[in-house]
Amino acid sequence: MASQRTSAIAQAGAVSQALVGGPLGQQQGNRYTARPAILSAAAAFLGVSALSGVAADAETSAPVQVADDPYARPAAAQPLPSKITLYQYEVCPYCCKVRAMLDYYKLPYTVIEVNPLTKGELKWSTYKKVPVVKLDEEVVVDSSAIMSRLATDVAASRPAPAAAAAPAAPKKPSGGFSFFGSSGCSDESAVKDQGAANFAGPALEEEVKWRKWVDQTFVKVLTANIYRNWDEALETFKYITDQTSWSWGTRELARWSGAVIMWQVGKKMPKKYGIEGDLRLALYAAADDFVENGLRGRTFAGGAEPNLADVALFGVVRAVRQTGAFRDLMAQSKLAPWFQAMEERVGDSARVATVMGSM
Ligand SMILES: N[C@@H](CCC(=O)N[C@@H](CS)C(=O)NCC(=O)O)C(=O)O
Repeated sequence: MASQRTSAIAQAGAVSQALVGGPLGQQQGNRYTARPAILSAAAAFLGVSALSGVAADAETSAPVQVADDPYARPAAAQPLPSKITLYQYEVCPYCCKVRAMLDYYKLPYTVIEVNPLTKGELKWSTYKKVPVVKLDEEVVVDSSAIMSRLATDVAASRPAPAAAAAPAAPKKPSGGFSFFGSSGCSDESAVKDQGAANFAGPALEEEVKWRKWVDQTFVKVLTANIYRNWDEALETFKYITDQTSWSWGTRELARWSGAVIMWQVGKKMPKKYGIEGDLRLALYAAADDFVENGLRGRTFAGGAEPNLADVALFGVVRAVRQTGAFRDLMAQSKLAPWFQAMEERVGDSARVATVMGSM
């Protein structure tokens, strides 16, 4: 009983780490080594994201290459795979980006739900984070690298959509909470979006800038919001644990312990992520920044058709749609029309099957 409890709490910790997306593994060059699952779970439980590295069972796992620049489109396209397998956590924002991409491009995929504690489903790999995809037998890791790769392959194998209306000149991102880091905004004017097949130059730079903003800014401000206080931490964990196939007891234990853990971790997030003032206002400001400077009066950041920044942001926002943060975001920010338009474009899920990891 005691060990079952410990396990459920550790699972809650691992799941909460999944949502935070903290780095529990170690990247060495473009090779990735992972820590033993129990250490990851314990670290997650403690809310620690920087324990010293412990070498994984690398001799029994296939080394996995991590892209040097996950936002760069590969120079050459590959034929579209006949089978796509996504190793994921249902609630991980990075996995949600990849699912949004597969849904948008109508690429049928099978989901393997990874056990966040043991990561047994990834024992064949040295890279222990999710998402991981198998494109037929080829392994690609990192949500952004997966999206860059598939966008290139889709563009090469499907006709490009009709050219979109030329957008207005990009504006500099607004000030306040640091949204962009060092990736500046190009002031090029009138970029014609001709779909992914002809995506190059300023339009691509603009897309990459907003893709980075999704990963480096929006995910953080959104995560801080879904754990903003006790009620929201509990609501979030109710939703997270409802996605699992765990037994009633395990689920309840994980729900309550996860909520407690993330309520505490959540208190530290604003400082950790450099978010000043009211968290909800920071969330609305982030969303409005995207609407004003990313959309610039257009339906999508990509113009008349979504680009990878739209798809990435959509995946991350859709992941929290059961939460108060989502409801407030739709009611109080300018994002709702874009979200509805994205929902229509993305349409039904292309998921064909889900295999639940062992618990
Ligand atoms: N840059 C990666 C981040 C992936 C990531 O941090 N995944 C988290 C789940 S949201 C994870 O697997 N954490 C577990 C661990 O680090 O061991 C991506 O975009 O795919």
